[in-house]
Amino acid sequence: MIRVVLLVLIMGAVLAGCGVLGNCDGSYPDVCIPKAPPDLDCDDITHRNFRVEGSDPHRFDGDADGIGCES
Ligand SMILES: [Ca+2]
Repeated sequence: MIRVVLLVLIMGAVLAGCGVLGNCDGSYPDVCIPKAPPDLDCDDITHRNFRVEGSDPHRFDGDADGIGCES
């Protein structure tokens, strides 16, 4: 029984880390960036050169090539 509880806790932590749970915006599947609002700029986050898909609510990918906050 205790093993089942531990497994559930571990799976929850893994899912949270992947951004499946929590407040991570799905437009940025490789990183966990909070959903807008507030609208964030690249200066507000530490991530660079990450994948951008879909609506890009923070407009990190200004040139629309699918890569956000290019450096
Ligand atoms: Ca770009």
